[in-house]
Parts: sequence; C-alpha cells; structure tokens
Amino acid sequence: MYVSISSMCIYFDLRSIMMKTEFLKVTGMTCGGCVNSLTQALKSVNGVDDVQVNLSTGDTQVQYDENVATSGQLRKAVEDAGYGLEG
Ligand SMILES: [Cu+2]
Repeated sequence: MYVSISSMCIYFDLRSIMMKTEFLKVTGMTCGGCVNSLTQALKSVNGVDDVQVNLSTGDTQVQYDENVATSGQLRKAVEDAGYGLEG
C-alpha cells in the first residue's frame, strides 16, 4: 500500500521534469480572441500541457511532453490556426 503510493508520486515527479518548454514568437495576433484561438490550437496537440500567450509581444510558451509532441507539430498548429512564426 505505502509502496504503491510512493512510486506513484515518483512517477508524477518524473513526468513534470520531462516536460519541455518551447518558446515561440507568434505574429498576426490582434486581440484576445486570437489569444484564445491560438491557445486552443496548441492545446489540441497531443502532449501539450500548458500554453501561455502574451498578446502584445507574441511571446508564447508551450509546455509539452517531448515524448508525445514535437516542436514541428507545435509550429504547424500555430500556422494551421492562421498565425505566423518569427525566427
Ligand atoms: Cu483577434
């Protein structure tokens, strides 16, 4: 009982350590609606855990599991949603 509880905790700790953060510079956003569409588009990618978007700078942080999603999939989701990428 105790053993299974503690190994569950270790499992979740390892998962959060393995999360990777991708920094994207997104162009073409003009309002809060754009922020919402971009956030939804990124969150719909399998393996994405958290998305933070700054409307005025376009700076977007995506926390994801790199065993499930790739940087290329994140970039494609941004472009498919109708926004651009700088750099
Ligand atoms: Cu908008």
